[in-house]
Amino acid sequence: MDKMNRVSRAPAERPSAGKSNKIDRRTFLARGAGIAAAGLAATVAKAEDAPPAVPKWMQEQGAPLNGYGQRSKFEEPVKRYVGQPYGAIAPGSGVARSPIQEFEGTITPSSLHFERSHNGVPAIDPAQHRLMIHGLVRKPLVFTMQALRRYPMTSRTCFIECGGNSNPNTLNLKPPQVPAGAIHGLVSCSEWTGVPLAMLLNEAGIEAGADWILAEGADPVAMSHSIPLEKALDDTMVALYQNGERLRPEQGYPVRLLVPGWLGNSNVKWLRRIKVTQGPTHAKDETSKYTDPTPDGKARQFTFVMGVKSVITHPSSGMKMQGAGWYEISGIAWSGAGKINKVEVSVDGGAGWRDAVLQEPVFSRSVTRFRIPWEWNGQPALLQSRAIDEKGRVQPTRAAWLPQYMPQQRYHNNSIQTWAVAADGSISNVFA
Ligand SMILES: Nc1nc2c(c(=O)[nH]1)N[C@H]1C(S)=C(S)[C@@H](COP(=O)(O)O)O[C@H]1N2
Ligand SMILES: [Mo]
Repeated sequence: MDKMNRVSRAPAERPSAGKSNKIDRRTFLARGAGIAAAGLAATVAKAEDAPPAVPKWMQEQGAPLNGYGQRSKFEEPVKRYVGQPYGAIAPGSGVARSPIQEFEGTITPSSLHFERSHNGVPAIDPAQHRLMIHGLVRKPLVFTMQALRRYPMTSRTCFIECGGNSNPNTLNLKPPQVPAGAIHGLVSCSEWTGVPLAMLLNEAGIEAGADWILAEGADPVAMSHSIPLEKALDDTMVALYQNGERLRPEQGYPVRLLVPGWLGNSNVKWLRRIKVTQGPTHAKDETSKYTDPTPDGKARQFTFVMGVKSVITHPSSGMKMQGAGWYEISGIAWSGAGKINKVEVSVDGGAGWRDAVLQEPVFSRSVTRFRIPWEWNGQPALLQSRAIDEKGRVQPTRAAWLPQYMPQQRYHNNSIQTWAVAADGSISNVFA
């Protein structure tokens, strides 16, 4: 597990057995300097770490210049986790989860952004694609992609999270022993650029009485979602760019709706139509799915704002600790309601908590990176993180989250994840 090696490769001092599992930033920083100094000394002393002979890649010409970048072939095993519940009948229906445990920082590379598609990625020719705005408007409008790109644009960094994220932890009776991304990888974070939807709606002229919109995609299922007009006029964006380049086909090329912080499904991809309506449309995609059955036999519809949530990405399940000593616990936190205010980390299953350091800048409705040093004493430990957002919402425990819904309810599991570290250094997913 190479992430751990960052810290464990050159341990200056091994803690004596019986020391408590403690996280202490000051001690870590003080010792960190010691580790670095001692680490250097160890490097020259060990033959395997001696300066290498001039390697072969310094003795031959480098690869030629090329028009579009590729990652190192050594990174090729890092891939999305593809799930196709209908197999060959509908290979484009399902999810591809982001390998979040392989990432650092906050931005998801476009090539590894999660994908949730109801029936495949349409092969859209941008020259033929149109966006129509109609319904309760004074002047219906049809935009070519070229016309859309002439409007003033805005950029924002924000996450998209599928309502079904983390449901492997809900639908399985036993905790699945898979990497963090295969459980929690239906969240990704990009810098999105496009035209504020309010600008286009105002140009069309909203009629009195209108209070919702319907957004429809140009995929074979014409995936559609209703959104309250208030949100459509607030920070909703008609996005054309993702991390500086045009959208990936999987993310909705050539144009998608971005509804910051709200249910993934409302971020309609391959956007072709916005109808201004009175009341929601109750499209098939928002009634047959993405409703939340509660224990009283009713169901909640339109759970839009994604909950406050966090997960430790390393150390995490499937990784292996490299012996006792100092490690950095690191992970991601996000909230659909605004900024992350605080992330607390526990190494004893929630008995004690310490504040992690949040990586600046912290953006609203965006992924925030947290980090905290931890001295592992080689004994079993239970790692947890708990996020709190600027609205004061606190990420719930699994025990508090579960009873709000019918058993097997698929959506909005934002409960605290527990990773169990065993004495042999192996790390597993546990329900606690
Ligand atoms: N047209 C269309 N839009 C869509 C979908 C779809 O299948 N078709 N999937 C939705 C769902 S359920 C989610 S979670 C997000 C996923 O966005 P991404 O695939 O770019 O990560 O897109 C939403 N928009
Ligand atoms: Mo979704």
